[in-house]
Amino acid sequence: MTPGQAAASSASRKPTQLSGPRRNHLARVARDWDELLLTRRGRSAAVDEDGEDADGRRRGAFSRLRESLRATRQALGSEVAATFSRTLTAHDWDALEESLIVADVGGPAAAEIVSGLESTVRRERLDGDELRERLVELLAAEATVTGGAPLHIDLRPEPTVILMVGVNGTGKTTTIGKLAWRLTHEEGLRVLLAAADTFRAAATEQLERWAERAGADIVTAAAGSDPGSVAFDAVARARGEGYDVVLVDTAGRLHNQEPLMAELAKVRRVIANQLAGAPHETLLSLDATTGQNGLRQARAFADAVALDGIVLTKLDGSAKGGIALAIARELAIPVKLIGIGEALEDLRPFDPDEFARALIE
Ligand SMILES: Nc1nc2c(ncn2[C@@H]2O[C@H](COP(=O)(O)OP(=O)(O)O)[C@@H](O)[C@H]2O)c(=O)[nH]1
Ligand SMILES: [Mg+2]
Repeated sequence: MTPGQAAASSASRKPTQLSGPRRNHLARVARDWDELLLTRRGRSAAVDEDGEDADGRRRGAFSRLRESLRATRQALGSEVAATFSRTLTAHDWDALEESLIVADVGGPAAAEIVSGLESTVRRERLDGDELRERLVELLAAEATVTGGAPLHIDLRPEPTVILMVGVNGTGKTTTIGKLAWRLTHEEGLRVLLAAADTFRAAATEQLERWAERAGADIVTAAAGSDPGSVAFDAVARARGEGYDVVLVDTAGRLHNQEPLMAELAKVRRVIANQLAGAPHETLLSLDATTGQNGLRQARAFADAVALDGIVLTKLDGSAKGGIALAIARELAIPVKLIGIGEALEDLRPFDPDEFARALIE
């Protein structure tokens, strides 16, 4: 069902709700760590004991996300406000579609959102606030089209192996550090890092610093050694010593894409040979400030290794944010995590609804 149809079929109901598969998607979406991470223990103890604190942190992170997306919100929000305050013309719809494209949403997703809104307006008389609310729903739904891929990260396998891939500089190592911290400090898990970016010695040193900050252990090898064997050793050690999670860092030199993709495929194979079913989760890190270029990168990686999720980093920078919707729409791979800074706690589950509100409200 297209959002247009979804909006149309929900047109008789108020408050507005999305119907059918879209709505189910929305209902299954992970909004917090508790929902994102499937652990053997069930709900995160840290969040349970510490509910108020977690709420406070959540609000804090949301206002930071809003702050980060301020430029986009100002542009998009004023377009929306102007559009929704008068009788709508074809020109208004074009202008709205244009401003969504400028916000990195991408042509296909922008067209679908606008036509969804247009068909709603044809069936219902909505005031400006109701229209804005409907737009938020359409944006959130668009960010949640994932072709049925699981939206959580399953940490129940012992050990769970998570492979991080992506172009250099997009935030793989930083994300691993933040995730390791989350898993050790907030989830009480034993985490082992694998420094399989053996291309530069500095890469291993960087990961060692994160391991220290996060309270995780690490497996390293000399620069230039085989990334596959580092991953293999790490998984073997995790099995032998009872670690809960292995986070595998990799290299991402884009200037020789073919050997890189072959190398990643080999790392995957080696991990699978050591532990059936692993890697359990392959995450691609994408720099949100690269906009539609990021989408091209993601496609190249998706062709080479099966991706389970995207980590959209640097949303605190000059990112316009709409890329989250373009990714969902064009790759059908769920955005699972977002990076909103360089500190340990600056990694958050992706909440499409919150994200859509940060974009326009
Ligand atoms: N502002 C900001 N910077 C980030 C974020 N994630 C990573 N970085 C920075 O981006 C740069 C590259 O990150 P790194 O993890 O080394 O990327 P890698 O080459 O993919 O491993 C570093 O300077 C990080 O501090 C983020 O969410 N926000
Ligand atoms: Mg790195």
